[in-house]
Amino acid sequence: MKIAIVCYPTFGGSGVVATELGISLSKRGHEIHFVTYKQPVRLEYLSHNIKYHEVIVPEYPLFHYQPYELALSSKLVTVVKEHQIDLLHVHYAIPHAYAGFMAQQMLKAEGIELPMMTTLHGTDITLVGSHSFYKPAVNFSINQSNVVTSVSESLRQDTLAIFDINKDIHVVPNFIDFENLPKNVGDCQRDLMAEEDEKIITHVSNLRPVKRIDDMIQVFDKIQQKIKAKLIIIGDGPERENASKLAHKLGIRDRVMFLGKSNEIEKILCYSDLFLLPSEKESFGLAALEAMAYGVPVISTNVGGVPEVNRHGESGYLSDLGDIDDMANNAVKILSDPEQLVQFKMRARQIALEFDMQRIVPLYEKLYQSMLTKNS
Ligand code: GMT
Repeated sequence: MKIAIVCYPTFGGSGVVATELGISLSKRGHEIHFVTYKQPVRLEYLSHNIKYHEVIVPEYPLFHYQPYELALSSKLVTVVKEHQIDLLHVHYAIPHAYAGFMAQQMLKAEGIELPMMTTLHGTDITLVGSHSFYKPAVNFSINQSNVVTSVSESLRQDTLAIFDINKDIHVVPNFIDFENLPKNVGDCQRDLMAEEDEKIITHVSNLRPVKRIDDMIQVFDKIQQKIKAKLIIIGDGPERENASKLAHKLGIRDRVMFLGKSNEIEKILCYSDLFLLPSEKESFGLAALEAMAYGVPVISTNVGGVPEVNRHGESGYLSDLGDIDDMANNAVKILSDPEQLVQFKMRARQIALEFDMQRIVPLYEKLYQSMLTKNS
């Protein structure tokens, strides 16, 4: 199949999933065309069956806001015609489903059918999309999509509760490419980061308010009062400054490392003992799944789709939002008992294997096939 994928090319989870999906589909013989404003960060190479088409939005002084949706839908029409694309898969409803719908309509006027799948990722539904500024357009474009998927059952339920949806939403969970995980975890350079008797606790996100970074610093503060530990934060975003100030105020700034954005998360996860995810909302929690794939237990909130990934008492523990004491107690429970830590690490990896790319990507392929059959 020839598939056009639209996504955010940045470090956010939806862009990562879209990119990994495209790469995997290309390895399975499909021709993939990424259409977005920048080459996706995880797309390190292009090949004969992975192409990238840049959406350019020229600055024009009359426009206060540059019309990205217009440029994207025009680019889609061009790419679809030039490369005889079979179907369009947009990740994150805003504004991609809307632009995709416009492209479909323009192509239809020329007698070309382009079925569209929309994958809902989370904040496009629970935070941004539900805002009255966008809601009618988001509701409309979800309903106009030929197939709609969500990354968790929880997000499916939220979408049905928030919007007026008149079609099925298929749950296709996010995944991990186990085949390409660096095999030799023994190469981990743990000693560069921490002392032998020190536990390494990790967090990866775009440090937005929804990730509750302050809660995380407080949880870590409580942990390090009982266990010698270091907190490594990967990613960058608006909460970084506040988090740094809070760590300073609590007198633990020297135990908290901010490493910024990274494409080599695995180098840190491979020697991490625990992963913290105290988010306020999380439709899935891809970062937690990535940690579990490296055998890192997760201490998280029980919000959204996180319980579908992190299993209480098995791969880690779940706490109510904002329950800093409970998260800290659970972390100490795991970290202070070496035998238990090993058990949790093993179980975390086992559960992550349920989300192996080899099991999940065929689910998308099956849905693509159904879209083409319906269209023929
Ligand atoms: O929340 C983020 O970090 C980014 C955001 C995105 O769309 O890039 O993540 C959402 O999609 C991810 C991939 O499906 C999910 O793993 C995240 O849970 C989800 N974030 C939220 O729901 C807050």
